[in-house]
Amino acid sequence: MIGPDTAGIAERLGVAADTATAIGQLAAETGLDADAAYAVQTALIQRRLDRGERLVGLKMGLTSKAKMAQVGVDEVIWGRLTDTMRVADGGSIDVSAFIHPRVEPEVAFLLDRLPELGEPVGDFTDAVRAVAPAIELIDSRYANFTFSLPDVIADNTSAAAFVIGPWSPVPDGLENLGVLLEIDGRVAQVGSTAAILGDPRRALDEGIRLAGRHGVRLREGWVFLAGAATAAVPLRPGAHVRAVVEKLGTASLGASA
Ligand code: OOG
Ligand code: MG
Repeated sequence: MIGPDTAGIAERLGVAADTATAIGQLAAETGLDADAAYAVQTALIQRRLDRGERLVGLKMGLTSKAKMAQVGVDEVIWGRLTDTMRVADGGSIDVSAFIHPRVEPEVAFLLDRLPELGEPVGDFTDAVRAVAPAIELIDSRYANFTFSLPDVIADNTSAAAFVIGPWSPVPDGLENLGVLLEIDGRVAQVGSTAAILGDPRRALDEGIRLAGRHGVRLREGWVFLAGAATAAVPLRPGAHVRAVVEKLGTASLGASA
């Protein structure tokens, strides 16, 4: 049997991102299942590496019920982050480079100890060197931000840009810190780090396990985004966004027209 056209699907998703032009869903039409979709994601990322981008981390998706409910997909997923997706804390992005950008508040980790390839699933809680408030900008390449599980996996879990705030040592009570997403000084979303699989460190263990299944592991200096604690909010031109995590501080992002 001939499988899905991995390279062709990756190209369609890559062009959609490069030109900020939405496309229709493609998993059903091309017979993609979740495993085949991760192969498309690999090809999509390779396309970025081929033009000089560097991998700088991994991200989790749909680790909170709020996110699962917002997009109607109820499985935890993971994707890759490259250097050109990173925006300096307090920096700004041009919204016209995206299709229908949304922002969401996250928690980022830096690790001291890295998982070995094939290492049995462990608890990486003690390996966390530092934690930071973060903003993820997601931008599904699918029209109306509507997709199935394999669609969103293939699309690198809607990853588009991210901001990491100041790093701190792990504070007490990391499993239940208040989280706010503010747009132009007004609270747009309220949540807790508890929404992220009960403890964002659980998202780390889960990410290491899930990515490891595909032969992908965290590397020295990479960041890890644990997934949004609340639903995402559309990013309008001119908006100023802050993600505030209790005890960790703030990450901020501006949107130019
Ligand atoms: C999928 C990506 C989800 C998160 O933090 O849950 C994600 C999407 O919502 O388009 O990044
Ligand atoms: Mg996210």
